[in-house]
Amino acid sequence: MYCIQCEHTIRAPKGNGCSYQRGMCGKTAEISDLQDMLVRLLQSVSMYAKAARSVGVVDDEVDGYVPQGFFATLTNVNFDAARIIAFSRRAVALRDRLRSRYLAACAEQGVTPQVLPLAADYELPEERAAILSQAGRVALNADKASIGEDALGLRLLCLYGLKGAAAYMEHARVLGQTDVEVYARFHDFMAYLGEDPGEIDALFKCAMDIGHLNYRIMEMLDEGGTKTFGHPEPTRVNLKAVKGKAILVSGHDMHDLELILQQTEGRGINVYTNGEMLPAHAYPELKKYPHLVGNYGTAWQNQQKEFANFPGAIVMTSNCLIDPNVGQYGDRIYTRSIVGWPGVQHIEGSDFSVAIDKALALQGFAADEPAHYTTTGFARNALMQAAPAVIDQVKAGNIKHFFLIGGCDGDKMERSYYKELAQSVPQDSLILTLACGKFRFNSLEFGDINGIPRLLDVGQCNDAYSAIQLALALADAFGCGVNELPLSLVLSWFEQKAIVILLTLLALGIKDIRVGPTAPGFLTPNLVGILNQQFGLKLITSPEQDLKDMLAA
Ligand code: FS2
Ligand code: SF4
Repeated sequence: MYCIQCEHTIRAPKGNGCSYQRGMCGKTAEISDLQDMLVRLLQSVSMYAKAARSVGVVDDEVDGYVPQGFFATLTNVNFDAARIIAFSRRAVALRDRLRSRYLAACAEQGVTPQVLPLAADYELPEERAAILSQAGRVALNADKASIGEDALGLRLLCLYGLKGAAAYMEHARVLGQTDVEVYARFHDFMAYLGEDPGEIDALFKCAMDIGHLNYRIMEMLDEGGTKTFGHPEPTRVNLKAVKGKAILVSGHDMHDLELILQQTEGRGINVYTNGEMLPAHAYPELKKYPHLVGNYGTAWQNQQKEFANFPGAIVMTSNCLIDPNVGQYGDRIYTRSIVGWPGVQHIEGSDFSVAIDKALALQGFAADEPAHYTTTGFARNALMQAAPAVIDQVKAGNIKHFFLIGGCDGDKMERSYYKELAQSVPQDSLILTLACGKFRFNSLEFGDINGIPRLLDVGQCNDAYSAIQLALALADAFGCGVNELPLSLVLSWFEQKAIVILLTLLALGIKDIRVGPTAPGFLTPNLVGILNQQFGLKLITSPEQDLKDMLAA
């Protein structure tokens, strides 16, 4: 086992990366090795997808499947060995079909087939034990001794960033957004990384190119969300329980939430969001359901306590899932799509009856709790509508600084930094926030500046796209570049979606971003130094020191 993809990873001096019998997230060595095998097979599919495009063969099923399968290997997504092997078998079947189509098209067009790397024809043994016996061969650090730590770290930056992009592609696909050009670029990167490249300059370029690709993917996702559910509107959301039967919907997939809302209509069940699903309350086509009553719980690392106390059914539509057996709610949590935990019931298709029946059988909340609200929904359209008023307030000297404080949450003590920072920024500052890191401070009162709320919850992690649009609009209004704005970005990272958003911001040329709580384990001190030199990327220090530096800049 070797995995170093998230912020939880086991670090030096104990070892660099989770590499023993179990990762910090609970992923076993077996699951980790099976996921490495899946990644290799998906790369082999992409090698054929790339070659096939050269003779005009595009397979939509392959294009949809490769990012989906890749998503299953993100942190806290799928821990179920049987499902991961099934993902691998499907990858092999799709690749073999594509290879036949490619060779047939070459023969028909009189083209000599390309000589692909040996990895393009990687085979999957029948037996699980035989698959696992190849773990050393497919390990992501297998060639570390020959290429060196910097090249490996950069390759992992690309691979993990591409995982994040794949997750967003899958979210976009679910909302009806696909783009053959995006799939073509994605296969290019998958195929390239499947050849285990080790050239530093080429890998740096690859990382920036993945960042650019992800900007387009976030645009697609924005389009998918707004076309399907309308533009988010600033909306107050109750964070407390309401008397009655209950279903909790977590993860990022708003299409699943809509299906659950439709299927629970008139059934006497209240629906709650959790974690990254909170911004769903702001979409007109979702907020119209009166039984979408509020948000229950906070960020993913608190779910074992919060889900244990939730007296209803729970549906996990995407990351982040952690061991449900700890809180003993494994019999009332359901997984969807790429998510999996052994023994937890998985819902395929669009019928949520099993979760609805479970919610009806459970007691639900016995009484209303006193309401307490947060406001969400300051996504692209709402921000653009507010932009003229914001610009006026800047010109009048009432708004002097913008902070983007957002990203993933986690359980490290150091993450209290983000709450302290949000609470200590000057009163003439606006704070934009997004993703699950906001639960550290989104229930606090920040007031307003002449009617403009000081805390603006932009949405999920992918809604970084909206925040970028506001920054571009402000830069345009003031006739300067984004880097000249009084704007400071302070990001918290945990998993691979955050990595690709960081790559996108760097690729767009945004400088002086602060990241924490720690540097990714796969980035060597040398690589962190290069990112600091080229982009001014910094690690967080203390709220006081960073605030002083940001305001001085
Ligand atoms: Fe938080 Fe987990 Fe959004 Fe991340 S709920 S760390 O997946 O992607 O953010
Ligand atoms: Fe370790 Fe994170 Fe990998 Fe889990 S996902 S094994 S915690 S690096």
